[in-house]
Amino acid sequence: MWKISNYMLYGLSSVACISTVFCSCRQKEIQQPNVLLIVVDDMGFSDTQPFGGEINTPNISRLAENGERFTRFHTSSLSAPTRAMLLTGVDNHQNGLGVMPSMHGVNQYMQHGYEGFLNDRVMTVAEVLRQNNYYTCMAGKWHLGAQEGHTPDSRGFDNSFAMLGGGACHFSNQFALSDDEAPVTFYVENGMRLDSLPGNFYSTRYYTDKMIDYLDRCPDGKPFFAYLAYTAPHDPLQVEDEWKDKYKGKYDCGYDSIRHARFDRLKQLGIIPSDMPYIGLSGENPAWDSLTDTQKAEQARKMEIYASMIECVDYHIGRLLDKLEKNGKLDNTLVIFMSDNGANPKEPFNYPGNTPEIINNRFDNSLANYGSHDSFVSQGAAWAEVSNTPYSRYKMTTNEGGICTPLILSGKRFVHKGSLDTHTPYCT
Ligand SMILES: [Ca+2]
Repeated sequence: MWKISNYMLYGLSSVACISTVFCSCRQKEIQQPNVLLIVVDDMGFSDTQPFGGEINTPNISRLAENGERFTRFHTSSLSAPTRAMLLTGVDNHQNGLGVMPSMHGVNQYMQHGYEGFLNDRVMTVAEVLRQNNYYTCMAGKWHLGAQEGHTPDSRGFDNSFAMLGGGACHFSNQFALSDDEAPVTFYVENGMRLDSLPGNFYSTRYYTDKMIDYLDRCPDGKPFFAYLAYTAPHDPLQVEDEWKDKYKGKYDCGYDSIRHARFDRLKQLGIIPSDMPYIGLSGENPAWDSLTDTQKAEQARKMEIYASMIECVDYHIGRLLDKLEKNGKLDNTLVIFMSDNGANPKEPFNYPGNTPEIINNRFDNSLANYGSHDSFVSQGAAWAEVSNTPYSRYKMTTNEGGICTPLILSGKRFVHKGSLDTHTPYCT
């Protein structure tokens, strides 16, 4: 049986601590478990069904049914600091991501703990596990250093395919979130920079394919540590055509109706107390009823695309789980599923270096084109706060909406199948 102790989860260091425990297991001649760590990007607390969401996520539900959900799990309010803590088990002010790489103050530049990449005073969980007989691989977003010596191949991963920046187009045209971000937004495979992506590239599908390929290369007799870091549902909100209309009309009812429904389901699931008074939106954003019909149509369509991106992630997680099951490896795999921070309130023009004019000139953001490869639309603050129900506010804030994210630990040998931990304040 696997037992997850408080210590093992302290400081988001679950994976590092698990490795320690699992390595000690070897001494007791217990089989070393595989570890599959799945991180999604900017997904809110209650988007998935096991956390009260209306978005269809049967495979994430499958993980919850075979494991434990943690409802007081906390992260940083931003991507890179969370990922740095997750992979090293130490505070981001020690491991080099004391601040997001592009946000240094003049007194922070190149100071210890603020290098903007994982420094040489920490080890990653991949480095630790590789020293302990594990095969290690990753696919997806890195965001922990783009220069030679700081990419995944240099930080413990035997095989890796990584987007090095904080976000980018989900299709092969690769545009960055802004010109400021562009210098670090490129892709590497095992340290080699890629000049282009396959024409049929779509992030979620392609990262999953890469992970399946890498896991096929796991040597016989070795356990694996696999880090699958999806860039969905981070903006730009984009999804392949066959996914675009899965939620058509679902969000025409507006912000408050969806938040109310989530609030009720969170009570039914026992995630919040049954007698908890309803907490509405913070009031910082225009009320649904104040919007024009055109604005309502635009807002609803953005949430439709966002929801489709999450169901798409779930579908591809299912493909990966099925593959592991078919190969007889799932029974010995601990699966960890989490989001790196709360849902994102930014609009495209909020990224440093962008303006509304730049966005209008570069992208086709007509309503009919939302979600396409040449569009750049975002969820927006009001829907982001709905995604973070029952909490207030969003990513980039230290309100619970920015830092309280879903976490599931799952596996056949897990002792707490289908249970909820609503009491333990695990935090970064
Ligand atoms: Ca993020």
